[in-house]
Amino acid sequence: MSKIMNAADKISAGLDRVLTMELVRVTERAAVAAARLRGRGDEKAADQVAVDAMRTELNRLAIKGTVVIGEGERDEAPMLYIGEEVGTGKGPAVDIALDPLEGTTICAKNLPNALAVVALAEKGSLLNAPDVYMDKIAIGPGYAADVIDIDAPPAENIARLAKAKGVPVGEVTACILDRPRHARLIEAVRGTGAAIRLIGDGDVAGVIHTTDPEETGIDIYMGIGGAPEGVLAAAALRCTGGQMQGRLILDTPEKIERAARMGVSDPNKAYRADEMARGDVLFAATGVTDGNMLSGVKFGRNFITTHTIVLRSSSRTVREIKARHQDLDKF
Ligand code: VTB
Ligand code: MG
Ligand code: MG
Repeated sequence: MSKIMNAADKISAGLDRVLTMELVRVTERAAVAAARLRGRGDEKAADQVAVDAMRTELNRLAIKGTVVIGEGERDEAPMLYIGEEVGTGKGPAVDIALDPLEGTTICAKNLPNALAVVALAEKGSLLNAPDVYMDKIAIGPGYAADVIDIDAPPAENIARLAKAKGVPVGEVTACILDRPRHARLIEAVRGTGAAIRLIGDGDVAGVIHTTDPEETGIDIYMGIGGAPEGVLAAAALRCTGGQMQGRLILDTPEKIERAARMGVSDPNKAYRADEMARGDVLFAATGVTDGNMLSGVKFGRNFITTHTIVLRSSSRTVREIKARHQDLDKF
């Protein structure tokens, strides 16, 4: 009996794996809601319906969840704010990081790679990052631990990655957010001969794309984006096996204090993915608009089609789920 129990314990180490599948519904529903407002030029409206939809579905889960990465502080975000309790309350205590519409501008313009995203981890396992910027660097799985270093010059990181991959530098592609603050970074990377995919928004997708370079064409993500998006990306990489380093940009006394109140004692710390998302982590993302890895929501005459990736760190399983939703009234 005890032998059987031990084997069963091993299989179910960490979070209940049933939750992996449950998360799919959460991002599917948010994605469908947002997709109805694709290309309408209204970021706020698309975001609002995604938040509503995600919250409805999250509250059906048998969890005692706390939003730790959410839509912002309670005062400015009426729903899915940091600290909000979600779920039925009858189930395991878990931390939740979410972004019901990652890439609101992408969705409003109907450009590639807008996602609905959620991550779930054991209570106390996710970095409580304030909504500030984070400097990030990430590569996919299969490389030695010392290939990237957030403190090394960009050209050095690119050169080391090319060497580790066994290709000329000219065959490396970096993904960088198209922002004036990245002018020097872009120049330094181009100076090596590497290619850059400049993205308008959506660095959670940018980081995840490094985990499958053959499919996405992206080898490395570099640059400064949102800290909440950094924690979400780290949660995904914990499951797929890539590497990431992130440093909060706490450039004013007010930000340092805000971070300290959230438990950040060293404002200069560079966090690895497994320090931003510890223990057993589940992650789901559904495509809102068509992207490099996920198709966007398709509205057919008889059903709605969604495409979701769902990940679990303890097993490193990567599942892609294409779903046909026939119960159109629900959406
Ligand atoms: C990035 C991007 C997001 O915010 O994190 C970005 O991935 C950073 O902020 O999709 P700025 O726009 O101020 O540069 C988003 O664009 C929006 O959340
Ligand atoms: Mg958001
Ligand atoms: Mg976002």
